[in-house]
Amino acid sequence: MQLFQFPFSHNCAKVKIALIEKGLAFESPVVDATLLRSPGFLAMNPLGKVPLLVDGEFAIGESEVIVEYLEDRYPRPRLLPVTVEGRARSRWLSRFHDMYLGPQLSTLYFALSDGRAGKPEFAPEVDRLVELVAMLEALIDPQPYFLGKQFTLADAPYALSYHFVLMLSAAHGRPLTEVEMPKLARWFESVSARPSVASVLQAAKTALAGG
Ligand SMILES: N[C@@H](CCC(=O)N[C@@H](CS)C(=O)NCC(=O)O)C(=O)O
Repeated sequence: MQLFQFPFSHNCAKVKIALIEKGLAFESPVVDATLLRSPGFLAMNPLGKVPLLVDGEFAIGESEVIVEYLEDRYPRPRLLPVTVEGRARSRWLSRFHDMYLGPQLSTLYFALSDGRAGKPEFAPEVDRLVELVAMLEALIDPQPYFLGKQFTLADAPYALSYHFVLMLSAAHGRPLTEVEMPKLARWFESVSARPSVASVLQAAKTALAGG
């Protein structure tokens, strides 16, 4: 299996964590802008985006679709709850990440790279991050994972994003700590102890540091 990915992308981190949790071996080809625009890659994913999973003859994009494919194709160990309500809640948390929190983190990340961090006109974007984190705190009740004792797909997207919340809120002058997000901080203690999450976080931090 091949996973085309960037090490510091939260969308890609989610898929890597799911692959590792399921004990699936995969290769990560080196990806750069040239590869993403190459005819061979665009034939597999016309959007020219990662993550993209290639499993034998089958290529599939979009991080959430990829992890659901993995769950269907390789059901053990299970990463979605058994109950209909649990599965719906897992997908709700994943959607909250992919549609709201993740894009907001990307906006703040690109602003930091462009030197717009701390500019007054950018403050509403930082306010929005603070608001989204407060909403997430209201949504979750970690026991120790988001949906209870079992790690699920609901936890996977947030592992690297939590690191970005800490890093980007500080870089934009509104540091969020365990005071504002006690439930998330407690959850992160448990989730970051998992080998899947620890290795993906380490690779992301190394890449962010330019390593
Ligand atoms: N909704 C997509 C987002 C994919 C996405 O935006 N990927 C970014 C990296 S996080 C990318 O490939 N960017 C390169 C580009 O657009 O050129 C998913 O969840 O997979």
